[in-house]
Amino acid sequence: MFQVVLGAYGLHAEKCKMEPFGSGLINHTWKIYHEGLAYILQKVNTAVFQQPEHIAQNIKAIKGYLDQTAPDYLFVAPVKATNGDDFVVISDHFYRIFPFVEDSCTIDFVIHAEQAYQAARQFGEFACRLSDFDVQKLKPTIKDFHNLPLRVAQFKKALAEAGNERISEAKFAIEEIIRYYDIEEQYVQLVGSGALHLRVMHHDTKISNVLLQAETGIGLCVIDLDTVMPGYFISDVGDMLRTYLSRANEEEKDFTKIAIRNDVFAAIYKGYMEKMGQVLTPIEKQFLIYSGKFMIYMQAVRFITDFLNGDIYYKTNYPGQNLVRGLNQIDLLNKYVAKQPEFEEMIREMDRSRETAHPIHGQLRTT
Ligand code: GN1
Ligand code: MG
Repeated sequence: MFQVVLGAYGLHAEKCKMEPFGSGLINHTWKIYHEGLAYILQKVNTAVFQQPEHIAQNIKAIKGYLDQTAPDYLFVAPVKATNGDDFVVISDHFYRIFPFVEDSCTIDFVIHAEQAYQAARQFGEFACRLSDFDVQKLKPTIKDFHNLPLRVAQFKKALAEAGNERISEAKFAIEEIIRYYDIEEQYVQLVGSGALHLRVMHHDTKISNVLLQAETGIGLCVIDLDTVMPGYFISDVGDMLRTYLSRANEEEKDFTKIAIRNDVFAAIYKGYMEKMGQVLTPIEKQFLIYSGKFMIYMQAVRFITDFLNGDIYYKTNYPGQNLVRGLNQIDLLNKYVAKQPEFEEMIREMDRSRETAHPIHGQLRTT
């Protein structure tokens, strides 16, 4: 199989060294070395991305736009196969290859706030550079991906259909998800009111989706563009809050290790607002803290739903892993909610000091 895929790109399998790469739960990824050059090979999960051609079309449209409007911006598009295609189909599986950006690295955990700042700046820059792009030109690559009411409906359906054993194992998680139904209600209200603008969003803003300069740790660009599609800013900011704030990630079984770091919150806010501060509307900005609740809650709902469904969506390595992940996210949510008043005060404070530094606009800098 690899021979055929690599051959389609003019690479000789016997001359390639391959190693598994990254820690994604959906696609399979390898790093390939071939005649002194490095590449990233990805097999797209077509159970999840049912129309991978949408991914290719979106990336092409964005690349065309950025080539015109921001030629200096680093945008890592897939390499074309020798026949000019953006991906290769082999027995129903979709493969594509990216160039590996030299002297870059990725990290799996936010160790210190500076890394969160660099990442938030990159996701902010991506959204900002595309803020005038006609979002209607993009197709959803996963329909209703961050549609919380739909995720909650899927949870309710899974609950109605699950066996007693899984329901009793997940009792506490289920109760917690029900206790937080107001997060969904608020989403419905928010979207219904038109307060959030449809924008080009990345939808998977975990730290490993940012390329950093290996030597300095400075952010280079964002990668893993499969879920780039129209969405709301609460998806991108919310997923950064979800995945950067605690040093322990969603796989951690010892929940006493889940703790929220204020300096990381400040770094995300600063980095994102440096780029998006003048793009987001004042009303949108009011929902920045809500974005964390929205994404943490939705992830808890998705993990618990998958557990109730018998673990059919997320890759798992041990029985009950989706339940652990869901409980982990519920613990994070409780800790996040407790921090909300402090975050509000921090934002007020950061806005005040920025206004003092830039009295003319009373606004955020864009650089
Ligand atoms: C999946 O494949 P990966 O790890 O980048 C998922 C995200 C979840 C994440 C949780 C297409 O992302 O939405 O937040 O797992 N992607 C898809 O770890 O479902
Ligand atoms: Mg991904």
